[in-house]
Amino acid sequence: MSYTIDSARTIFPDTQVADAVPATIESFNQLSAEDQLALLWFAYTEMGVTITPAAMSAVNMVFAENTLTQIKQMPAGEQTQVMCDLVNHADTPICRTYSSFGTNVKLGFWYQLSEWMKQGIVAPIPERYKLSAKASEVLQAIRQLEGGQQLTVLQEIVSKMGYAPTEGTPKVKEPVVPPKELAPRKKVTIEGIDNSTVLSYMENMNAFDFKAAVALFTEDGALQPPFEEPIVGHENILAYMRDNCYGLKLMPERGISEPAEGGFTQVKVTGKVQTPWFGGSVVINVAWRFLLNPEGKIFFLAIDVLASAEELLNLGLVR
Ligand code: 45D
Repeated sequence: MSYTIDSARTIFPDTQVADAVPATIESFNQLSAEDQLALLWFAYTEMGVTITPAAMSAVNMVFAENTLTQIKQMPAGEQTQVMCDLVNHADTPICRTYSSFGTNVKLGFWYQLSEWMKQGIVAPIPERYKLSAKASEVLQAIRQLEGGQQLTVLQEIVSKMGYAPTEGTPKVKEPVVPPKELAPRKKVTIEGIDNSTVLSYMENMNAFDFKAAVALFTEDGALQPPFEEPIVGHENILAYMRDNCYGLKLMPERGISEPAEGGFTQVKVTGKVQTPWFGGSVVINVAWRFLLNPEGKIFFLAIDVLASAEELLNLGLVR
């Protein structure tokens, strides 16, 4: 038997992922636009983590500049309307433009708005806005998540705002912005792992050398980000990495490697990831589940956000 992407997805089935993340988003989506906006604002400001302004310099904000200027010049009521439209997935020119942004531009867009809201340039969320009972419950659920999971909720919600008419609409391809500084190449060590493909994957990702990272995959190989469908093929994986991975710091800690069917090898590594947005102040506990073909190429790689820090030790050995 040989593997398909679908069968590969089930390797290391004991991995406990943070199901609270999609569950929270699901209940969030049931709320009114005003509630959603206010709740997000409260969650974001309450988290008390501050975005490293330096992170913005790595984001190519030119794509959002026109839209941001347009919003800045609107009367307060219209500004609030635009924000509600984004949350509502309304079909407006601004919502369509927003949908064409890459993830980091979307985050940068909201970061800019949040700064302007603090400075009184953009209409703020009324301090005394009273959340509905349902919305208060969702906020409470967010408060109970680990920091890394809270960030994941925010990122997922922000990345799905706006209006994207049909699934298949091509995204505006962002011209590749070479990073300002190439990260120095550092040797990675992972307790229990000496597989050279896995080690070099981590090293290339940390050096933002996505071409080299993608070259480790088979032509038909796939990358499955947390809570998403697998992305298949070199070109798609490379585009995804350029859009999402500049500035990420992968900190794998330990792993296990086992033979799988047909001469394949399965490797599970657990560790932490830092996002450039928050520097060292928040870590996300993750697992990498690799399926390598007999030639040592990556046929499948899933990244999961783990349910808890205890899961860092769950490598399927002694339970
Ligand atoms: O007024 O090996 C609101 C892959 C609305 C690749 C707002 C990976 C109201 C392969 C929106 C609240 C990527 C899969 C304002 C590894 C309002 C690989 C503003 C994993 C103003 C390891 C809100 C990487 C703002 C991972 C400004 C797991 C919110 C990366 C900003 C995870 C939120 C990264 C930000 C995460 C959230 C980043 C900046 C979770 C960033 C989250």
